Amino acid sequence: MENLTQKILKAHLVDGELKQDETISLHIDQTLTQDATGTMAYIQFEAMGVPKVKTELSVSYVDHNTLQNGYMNADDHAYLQSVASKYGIYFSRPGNGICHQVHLERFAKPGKTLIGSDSHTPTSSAIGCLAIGAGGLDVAKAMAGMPYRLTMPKIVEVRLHGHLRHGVSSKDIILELLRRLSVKGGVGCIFEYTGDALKHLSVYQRATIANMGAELGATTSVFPSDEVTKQFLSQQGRLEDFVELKADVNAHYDQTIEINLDTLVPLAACPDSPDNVKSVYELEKTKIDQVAIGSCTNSGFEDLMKVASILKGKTIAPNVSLVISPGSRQVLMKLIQTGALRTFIEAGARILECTCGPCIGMGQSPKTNGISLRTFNRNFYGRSGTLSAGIYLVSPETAACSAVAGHFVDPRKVDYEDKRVYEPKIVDDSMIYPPSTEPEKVEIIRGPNIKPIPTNESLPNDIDKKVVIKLGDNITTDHIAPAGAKVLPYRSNIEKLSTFVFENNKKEFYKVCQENHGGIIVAKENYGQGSSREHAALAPMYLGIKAVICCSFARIHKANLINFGILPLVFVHKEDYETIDEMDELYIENVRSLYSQRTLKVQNKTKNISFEVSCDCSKEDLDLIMAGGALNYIRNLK
Ligand code: MIC
Ligand code: SF4
Repeated sequence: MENLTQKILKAHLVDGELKQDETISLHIDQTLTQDATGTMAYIQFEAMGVPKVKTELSVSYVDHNTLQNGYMNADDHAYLQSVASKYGIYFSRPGNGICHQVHLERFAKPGKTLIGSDSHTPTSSAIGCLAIGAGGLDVAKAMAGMPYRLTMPKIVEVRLHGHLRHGVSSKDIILELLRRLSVKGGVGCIFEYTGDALKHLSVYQRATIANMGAELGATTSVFPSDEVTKQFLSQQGRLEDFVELKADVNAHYDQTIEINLDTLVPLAACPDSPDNVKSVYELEKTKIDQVAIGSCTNSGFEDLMKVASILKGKTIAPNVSLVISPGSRQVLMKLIQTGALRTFIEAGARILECTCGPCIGMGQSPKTNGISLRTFNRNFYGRSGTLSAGIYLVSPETAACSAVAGHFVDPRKVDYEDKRVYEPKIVDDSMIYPPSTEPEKVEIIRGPNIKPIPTNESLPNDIDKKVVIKLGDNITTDHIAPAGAKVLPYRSNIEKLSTFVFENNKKEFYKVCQENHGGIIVAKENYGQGSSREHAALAPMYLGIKAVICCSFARIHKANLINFGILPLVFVHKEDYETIDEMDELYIENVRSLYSQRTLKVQNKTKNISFEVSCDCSKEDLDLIMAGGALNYIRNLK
């Protein structure tokens, strides 16, 4: 009796056993990249010397860095377009849509494996594709035909019963899970959705849940491929991609969580974490300043039609700025056809490009102390671009009702049409370019913003470094390598990017690293949660960070640390965290002994005490770390 996750994993297993915590290798059918992580991924792919991608399908999207303030982002776009054309990769132009929305609409297939250099790649799991977020280097390796290695997760069934009531949406389902499990509750897990409620949940609604599974720290989420999926694929003119996929009756799961949709209420994730969840009802009457609707979480046709039905014939409150970014050109064209776009404009909305936009701090930062309601997936400190702002994550229904009133409104109390509406059939791939048929003639365009990847030395056997920063729980990759309009253009320029590392935690952190010839980072639980950006490992590597010692790691970030030759260590006794202060000097002897033992002794030379750390890494991982990262390792093999 197999569950669906096991079936898809089994069909792609290259190495290992499907037993929890074992290392497994999977064959990867599809890859996706976006521009903010893609440039680095393709520079690494080029270094591998493979003439053409070996996947069934690889797509390069431009959706993050589209604010072209200076030549830098445009340089990256030109590079990405030329690389795609040369190496057999489809290229989705800026403005064509957010990678996850477009991939779901146009490319994802039930039963296939997909890895993407973006943590929200699991969005495509809404149609029964096993989609996983990874670092750029892992995606580059998959494009070069190498299998993807991961630790076999625990498979958790989420059984959904009942019906969503008026005013309650699938965003509230995933916020409820975040409320129950927290941002680290899904680490090491795949969430497989089952239950009688699924037949009432459209692919768009499933996609919102699959998307924000990333906020639980989950490896991915899995939905069956059923009648609902079939309808969606038919709407996309892709009926031939449909296959029915479901778990066996009485399939076994490692754990089961039940949610009765009848009892759910509209929820909001309060500042500064997606698991800081309260009911919208509790927040009612709190005055707001901004509403932003869009992002890969809630920018599909159905979401925006609900917004249109709430805004119809109304105008937004004078104290509110409303911005809407549709998820793709297809969605935008459908909004034009149904008249919804006109409704938005009449209501006073400001229409943005079909890109990530404010979700990644690319403009639309709120005012000082501003309260912003967003249909997005992350409200990490500083991500909006305004440190003093309060960012709340809500459903499109809550966002739209509140935009009209000027304060939080529980959408259950508002009368609007929430039946599924007619969806025009519009399929348009004209802004997705297939690769060149004459790749040898394609020149790679490298503008001055595309810098080579910095190299690293092999890891010294004895590490003697200072603790250059001591941090708390749930440090995100947005803390480590901030995003936003000011910093993102330097994603292909690591020297410059490194000057922003931890800038919201410790001013001029990079100088501390320079003065001390690198160092060690100390943190608590779930270090590196959030985005897949490998820059959060690469920039610290550039600054000479040799090890991170914490209570636990987030999955993708740990893999990125390994890929860039930084030793990921975990306190054996968590209370030892308390004994360390910033600038203490730590001595770790003979790190290569990790090939034969799991633990190491760390001497705190400043305090004259010692403590134990463990390293949960396979031999292959250790090979990469000791070589100073995967690129060195690959180079040494040649
Ligand atoms: C994000 O939502 O944080 C991003 C920006 O999409 C990242 C990728 C990146 O940092 O470029 C992600 O989710 O992986
Ligand atoms: Fe883009 Fe935001 Fe989605 Fe990341 S979470 S892919 S920045 S829309």
